[in-house]
Amino acid sequence: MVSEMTKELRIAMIGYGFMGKAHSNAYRQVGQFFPSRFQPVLQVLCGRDEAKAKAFAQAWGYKHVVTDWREVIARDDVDAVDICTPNNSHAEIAIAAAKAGKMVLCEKPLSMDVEEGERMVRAIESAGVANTVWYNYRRIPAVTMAKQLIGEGRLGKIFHFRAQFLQDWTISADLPQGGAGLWRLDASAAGSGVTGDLLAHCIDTAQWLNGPISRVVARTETFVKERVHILSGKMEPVGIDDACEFICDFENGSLGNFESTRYARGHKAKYSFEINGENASIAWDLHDLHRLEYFDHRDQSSLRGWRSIHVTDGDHPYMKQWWVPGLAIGYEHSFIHHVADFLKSLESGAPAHPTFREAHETGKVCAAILKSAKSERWELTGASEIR
Ligand code: SOE
Repeated sequence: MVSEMTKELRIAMIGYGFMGKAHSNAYRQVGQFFPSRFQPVLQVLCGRDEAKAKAFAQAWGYKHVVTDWREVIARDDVDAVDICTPNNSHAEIAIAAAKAGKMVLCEKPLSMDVEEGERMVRAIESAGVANTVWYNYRRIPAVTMAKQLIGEGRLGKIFHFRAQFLQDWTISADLPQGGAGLWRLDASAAGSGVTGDLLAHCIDTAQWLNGPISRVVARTETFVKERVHILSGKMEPVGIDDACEFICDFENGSLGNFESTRYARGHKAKYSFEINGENASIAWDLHDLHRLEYFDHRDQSSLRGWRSIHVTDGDHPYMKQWWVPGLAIGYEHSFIHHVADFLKSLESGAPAHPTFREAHETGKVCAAILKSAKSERWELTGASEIR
């Protein structure tokens, strides 16, 4: 039963993979911890495989199931469309949803390339609908706290930003590409490899924390050149980047150094960054996500050292809404926080960050990286301020 003060936000989820689960969980939990006038309702689940879609819908409590995303757009009992499909379908769905006046929440990376990203931003902004892109790591409390510390000026002038996102799940040459499970290895579905899938996270965080990246020079490598394609059953060339390293300049004068690979044996999702400023440094690691490492040169010299802050106290970002101080939360909570902030933005009328426009700034950097890996030269990104 919905009270007069409460407004339903009827969600249509398109896709039922790993992200479909993470987002559904967030919609279900958010209201219990972050009270809002808006109450997400799991209205429609859309998936091409009807049996799987039905099973998912039943498990998570969706009211209706459809197998064609166009049906979702045509329905008048849907307020917001959540796009959790492979990257090559984001644009078509998002543009159609915006034109139909639906709010759009889109998985990262926003688009396959810059041209597509521009069309998406135009469509969303001319429709004037609420929108956001799921760069979830911003909302890990320790990462949000890094933003606060930088905002307070504690680091002073920033000299270095370095980040890594390391995995090891594609090392076997026997792993196929394509299909529902392995579309991330198929360039026609994913657009790129680690650049769009993993470095995009690092770039979103970096530009949010440290401002625009103005130019890049990169190299990429594809270690396994051919893989069997699940759909054709044939050996086909691999078009994605398995690994990518780039250095860059930030507009504020600091130097960036980034690396991502799916060939770092022993690392499953090792996303980490370190920022060095004139007065202080910050470091964070997803494998220990509730800790923020902080070094402040202004401390009394005999006591100076890296502090390992357990970001679980009531005065840490988002943590007041959770358990008691000292008790950690996890990965899934970053999605709950994203929904909580999205609902807050609906209440205030302010944009929900990152917006499509802001996520497109990340897309521009990714495009410049891929261009530089081919040209073997510095490339300008054209990226500007994001929030
Ligand atoms: C790939 O393995 C992946 O699942 C990415 O697609 C996600 O965006 C990242 O958060 C974790 O790794």
